[in-house]
Amino acid sequence: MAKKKTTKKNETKKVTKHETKKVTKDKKAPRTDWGTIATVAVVIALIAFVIFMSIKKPTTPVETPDETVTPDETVTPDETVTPDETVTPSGEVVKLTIISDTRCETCDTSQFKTSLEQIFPGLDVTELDYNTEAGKKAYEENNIEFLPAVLFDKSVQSHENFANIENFVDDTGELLSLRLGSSFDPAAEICDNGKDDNGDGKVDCDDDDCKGAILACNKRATPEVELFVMSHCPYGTQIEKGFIPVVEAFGDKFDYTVRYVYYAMHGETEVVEQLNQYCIQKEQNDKFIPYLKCFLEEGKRDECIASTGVNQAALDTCVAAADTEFTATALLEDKESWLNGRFPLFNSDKELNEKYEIGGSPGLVINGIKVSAGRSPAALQEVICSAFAVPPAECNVPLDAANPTPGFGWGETAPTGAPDATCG
Ligand SMILES: [Ca+2]
Ligand SMILES: [Ca+2]
Repeated sequence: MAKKKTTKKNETKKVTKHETKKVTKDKKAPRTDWGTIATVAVVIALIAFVIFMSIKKPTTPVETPDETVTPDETVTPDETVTPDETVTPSGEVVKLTIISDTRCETCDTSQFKTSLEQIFPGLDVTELDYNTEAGKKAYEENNIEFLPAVLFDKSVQSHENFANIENFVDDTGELLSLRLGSSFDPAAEICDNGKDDNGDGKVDCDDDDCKGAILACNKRATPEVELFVMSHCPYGTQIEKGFIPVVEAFGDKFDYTVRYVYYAMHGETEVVEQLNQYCIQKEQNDKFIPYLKCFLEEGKRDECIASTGVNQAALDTCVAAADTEFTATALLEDKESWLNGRFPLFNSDKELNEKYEIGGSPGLVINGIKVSAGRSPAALQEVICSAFAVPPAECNVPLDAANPTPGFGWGETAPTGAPDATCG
């Protein structure tokens, strides 16, 4: 059985409009009695939650947060199922075993349990923890790899509501396992708990499971920061405005590259600007931060090229070559190739977007590890300082803790802790 090499936390993903459509398509046509309607409502909630748990990577970018729904919005709590469905026709109570792990912070199964108890009233639930003898035995006997696991006794197949879940279960031999998209491997090393979790004598970062898994186990003498943005994304410009003061404070203490998300949500001007920035960064690197600072004020490309002394002729030559190399204009003009028919692709960093599963703007990668961070100078300083083998003195110099405003302009700061939105 292949072991998962990381124990990173599951990422909470929203259910997109696209996926909501799938839910709608999958649901059973309701009859007119209220019991059935209630059951269908619960099933919709369950299916939405299964999909919610299963999503590894968004396949459909959405522009605004209001295009997403949470699974809770599909539940109608006032509608209850009649209690005469507690047993199968042969009189058996449906049995369910849930195996989870108290060490896993993202393995809460209470919502599942509630949904399933509504579909199968009177459900006989046994909850086991992997860290107990019974839990580990059940985990091994049923060839489970990732937790949490939700396992039905096969008697559920004769229950009249089995049709509601039969497309979402796998046969493990003895039992039926609900397909959840779980990702916590209880047999792997947890990288930040100070314990030897898998019994190989190596704790946390000393364990091979943790190499490449979390930033704390991948510190470097000179960290490498890769910041993925779309040049006109309000949240991309926001993080750039937070990042530049850190670059200015640290000088060459860490390496950095501004990279571009594999699709452009802001039209031709963005494609042109990203070729422009790519070339300034690549060939006239000492002008890059001054140019970017100027550009982030009002997005005025030509004025900023002139005011920061970028060599226009050299830039033109580079942009033409980069356009050919990345087929940027060709992709812009070929609407058939656009992502979801809406956004031109932009290929300057295609492989790295795929490697790090960059889904939108901004995305932050440090020492080859995708990380989450705030967008203020202080927040970015903190996460970058955690990537140094030996943090330099600059880590002790306080930087601005206020978030820059989203969009263009170096003016007033946004409230700390404010938008966590992305473009994409
Ligand atoms: Ca270990
Ligand atoms: Ca550990």
